[in-house]
Amino acid sequence: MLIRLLQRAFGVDPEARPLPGPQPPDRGPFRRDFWRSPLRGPWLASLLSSALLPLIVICALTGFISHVAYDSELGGNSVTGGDGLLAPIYAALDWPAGWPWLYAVNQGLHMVSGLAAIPILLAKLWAVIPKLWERPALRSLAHALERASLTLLVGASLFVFFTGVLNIQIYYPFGFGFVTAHYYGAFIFVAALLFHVAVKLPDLAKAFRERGIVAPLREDRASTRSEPPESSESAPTAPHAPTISRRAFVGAVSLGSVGLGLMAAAQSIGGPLRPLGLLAPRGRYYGAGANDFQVNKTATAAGIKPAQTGTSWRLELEGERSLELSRDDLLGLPLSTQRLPIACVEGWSTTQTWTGVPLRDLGRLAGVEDADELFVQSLQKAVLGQTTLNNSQASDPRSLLALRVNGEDLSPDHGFPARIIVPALPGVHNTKWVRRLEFRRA
Ligand SMILES: Nc1nc2c(c(=O)[nH]1)N[C@H]1C(S)=C(S)[C@@H](COP(=O)(O)O)O[C@H]1N2
Ligand SMILES: [Mo]
Repeated sequence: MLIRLLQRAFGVDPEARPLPGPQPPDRGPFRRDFWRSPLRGPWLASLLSSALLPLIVICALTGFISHVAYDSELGGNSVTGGDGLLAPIYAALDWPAGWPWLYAVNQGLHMVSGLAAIPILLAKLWAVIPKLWERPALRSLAHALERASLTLLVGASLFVFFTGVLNIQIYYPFGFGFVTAHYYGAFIFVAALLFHVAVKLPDLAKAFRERGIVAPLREDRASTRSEPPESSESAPTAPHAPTISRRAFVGAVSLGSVGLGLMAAAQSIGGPLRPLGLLAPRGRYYGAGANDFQVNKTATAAGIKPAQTGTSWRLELEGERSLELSRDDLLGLPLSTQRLPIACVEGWSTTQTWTGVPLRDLGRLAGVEDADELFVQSLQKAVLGQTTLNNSQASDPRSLLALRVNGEDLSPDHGFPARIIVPALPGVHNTKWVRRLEFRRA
């Protein structure tokens, strides 16, 4: 009996009749002729997918690369808890300090591709929405699997894009950690997407073969025809007259996509283009004079008291031996000046000229030449108040404990008395208000 029911539910029985019991409603959006736009159909879905896929590939790759730089280097500090299953892969990947711009470019690409994908993703969901209401809901095992994978795909894509945008806006209304959720959400998204692409590639090829790749874009509104209803559930059975041509629709979506992408690029490239980053969170504080560049967290917000950073401040060095240095002691050491970017994970970058003591010189003072790991602690008591640098970061001659920026002392908001600045390091690890450096051997 149960087997019969299952067979019928999945449409295995060639003579399947509707299951006994209350029948699904055949009203409103459940009726296929409810969806009347003549634009919907396999060609439009295929075109949008072809534009979406490369953006998502770039966004996913740069996201996972960022995870290596941002999280897996942190050892015990890792937000995602030491990387579990993937630990062996991450252990083999050592984020380099070689190219100072590496993280800025990676995060710039992540934001540009991610934001540019959003209008296309929304258009794609619009183009296939009749499928959400399909009746009967489950027709065969294959159909059930496909629908389950689509639920995962739509849910996970909305989740990663939504949490990503909220993070750029520094708004955390949810009760879970952003990094962990966005990271694991991405695995579900990518897995569901791979399955979807594999299943749908033949449909895409068919739509382009039958209708051409760009041919429908040449039709004006008057010559816009709907695609045949038997070509897909998304094509209308009772289309109304077109109110807009396909090329106007695709044009509007492209405009939104390029516009968002350019705004993200402006934030990442910075300098004179910065004001174009219209959707960057506003109301962020900028310092004055030489310290006039974006502050993510002010000294006040981090709970740093002037008394802690005054003349009584000492840098604690720990290694083969421990010692304490005042700010004047540090300024008396050989100083180095480097032009290096701060590249925030949120996609904005800013390049400044920093002066300070090379970290490897401080390691030598603590009796550790070429440390395997450098553990940094801030005066700030919070997760962001500590970080771990790897060997290539701690030993790069350009890596500094910065004391000055653009020729002036660091402002309290940019980390006075001293901050970390390392080539290609994600912004978040450039710890401000440093209190203690511990040079470690493996
Ligand atoms: N102690 C401490 N250091 C910190 C932070 C922080 O909140 N606390 N924010 C980090 C982040 S997320 C970034 S992007 C950079 C920003 O540096 P800026 O404020 O000097 O531009 O500092 C990093 N260093
Ligand atoms: Mo950041």
